[in-house]
Amino acid sequence: MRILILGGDGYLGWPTAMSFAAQGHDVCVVDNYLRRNIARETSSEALFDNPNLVDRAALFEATHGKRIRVEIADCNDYRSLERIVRDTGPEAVVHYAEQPSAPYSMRGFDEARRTLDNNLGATFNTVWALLQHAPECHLIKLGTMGEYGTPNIDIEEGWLDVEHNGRRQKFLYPRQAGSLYHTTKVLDTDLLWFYVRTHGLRVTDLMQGPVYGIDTAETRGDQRLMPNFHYDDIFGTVVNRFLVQAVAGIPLTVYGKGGQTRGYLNLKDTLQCVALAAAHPVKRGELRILNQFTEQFTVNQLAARVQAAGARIGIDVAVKNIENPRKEAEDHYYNAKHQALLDLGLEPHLMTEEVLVEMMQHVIRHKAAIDPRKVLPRVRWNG
Ligand code: USQ
Repeated sequence: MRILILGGDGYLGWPTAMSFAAQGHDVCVVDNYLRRNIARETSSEALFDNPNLVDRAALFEATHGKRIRVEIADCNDYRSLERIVRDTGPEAVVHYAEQPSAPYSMRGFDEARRTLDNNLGATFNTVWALLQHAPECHLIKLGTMGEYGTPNIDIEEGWLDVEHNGRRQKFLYPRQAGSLYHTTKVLDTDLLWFYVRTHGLRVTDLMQGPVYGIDTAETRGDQRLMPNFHYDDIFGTVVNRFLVQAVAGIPLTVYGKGGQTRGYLNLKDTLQCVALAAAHPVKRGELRILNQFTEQFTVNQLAARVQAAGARIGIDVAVKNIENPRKEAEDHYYNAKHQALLDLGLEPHLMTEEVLVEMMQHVIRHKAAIDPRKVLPRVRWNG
């Protein structure tokens, strides 16, 4: 398959590109290094350096014998994106080209504006480039479980049957996101649903939970092929952060009461899910929404797991409940369906103690590079 990956330099984009290329697909990645630039601007650099996209692709070709085409371009520049879509004629586009940090989006006006413009602009341009140059292409878009928020009823996979005054209709499941970043994903979904209904676009929107992990089948332990691993408060997701904190001897930063429940998944399962979506495209005029996670935990449960994994290798891990910088429910009902990807064949890699220990051992090799100033939250939701 000819696959175009937008945001191909990211934590998910680069491993996805390697995975598809290793399976023999014809892969082109597009990125403008927005995340690398924001990381520099906010002193939120990853734990270890990652070669730039051109060098990563050259290294991957040298080690795996497969070519990944690289385009350094901004998906918000329609003419560039249009040219790339025309040149590559993709059968699937995987769209990760968004500013992915909730804290960054809540930092102030400039960051909020940049998040809104970048995320909506990239989605809008992608839709138009496909409508004009590859109308049969299947768009696989990365959404987020955070679109749903934490409602007091079960979370369905994208849609809800509503009965009102004796009549019924299926609607997009109600969404109420907890950050501007998450809200841009809600708006993306609405935009996509509009173009699916009116122009017959083919879309799979993946509602993904927080991801953890550092290694995939294609990295083969070669750090230069590993994804950017963040532990800072801006780009680091909670599990990755907790593992670094454990290694650095910093008490795990549980925000507030720690009863916040989310659906988590291993990076290896992100790759599986995207591959399954690509292998099972939807029809024209269909928006498929899949909830992409494998296990639900509270933050307190995650902290306890990291503590247990630390104990296994002789690290005494402390936990500290600190004031929550975010505005979110800390003690709530959460029951999200996640059956559709299992039905397509997903075989989950669960968060076992071995998995956490292995990640911690990798982090230990970089212990000297951990900068404690990046760990505590620097952004508050209410300014
Ligand atoms: N949390 C802590 N302590 C920390 C960091 C986080 O208690 O040190 C809590 C947060 O308050 C939140 C939960 O852990 O309740 C998850 O936080 P996170 O930073 O791992 O995840 P989030 O900000 O929601 O964003 C991440 C990715 C984002 C993706 C999202 C999926 O950065 O791109 O969309 O996970 S989801 O959370 O399902 O919306």
